[in-house]
Amino acid sequence: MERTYLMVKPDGVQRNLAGEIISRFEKRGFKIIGLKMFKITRDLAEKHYGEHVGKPFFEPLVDFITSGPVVAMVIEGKNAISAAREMMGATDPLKAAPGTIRNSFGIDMGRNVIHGSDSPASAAREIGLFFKEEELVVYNRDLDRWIY
Ligand code: RTP
Ligand code: MG
Repeated sequence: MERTYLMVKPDGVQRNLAGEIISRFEKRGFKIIGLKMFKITRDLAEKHYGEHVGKPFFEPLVDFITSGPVVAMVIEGKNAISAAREMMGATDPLKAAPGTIRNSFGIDMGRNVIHGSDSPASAAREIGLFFKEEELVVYNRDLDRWIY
């Protein structure tokens, strides 16, 4: 089983899409093991998007991600990282496949409603950045045998 870090961005929260987005992962069968709402500090945003330092969109991206509350979660399941990226769709919502989250709810590259870790290394790093170990809940679901 794999874990990944997902986050409804400030635009998604302001547009009341958090529940709908969480619901897609629940319905798919992924197990939520961490969930919280908070405002990202500038320092944390710069660490989170560290790979983009120096790019022209870096400052607007940090401004945007710190502009309002986010809803963050850690989900667990088979191939969670790539499956979640596939459910999200391409970074540019206009290029995202029909039915994906970004295609369903977005138009603009800078307002793409959800973040998801893009590799096992990013997932480990981002889970550690945003969640304390004790905030991750280990539990069994009776329905797991109907998913796997
Ligand atoms: P994210 O990290 O936010 O989940 O998005 P991603 O992996 O699909 O895309 P990434 O390359 O990591 O870019 C992070 C965010 O920066 C904005 N962006 N703008 N050329 C551009 O104008 C540009 N490229 C990226 C997007 O909002 C993207 O989500
Ligand atoms: Mg990224």
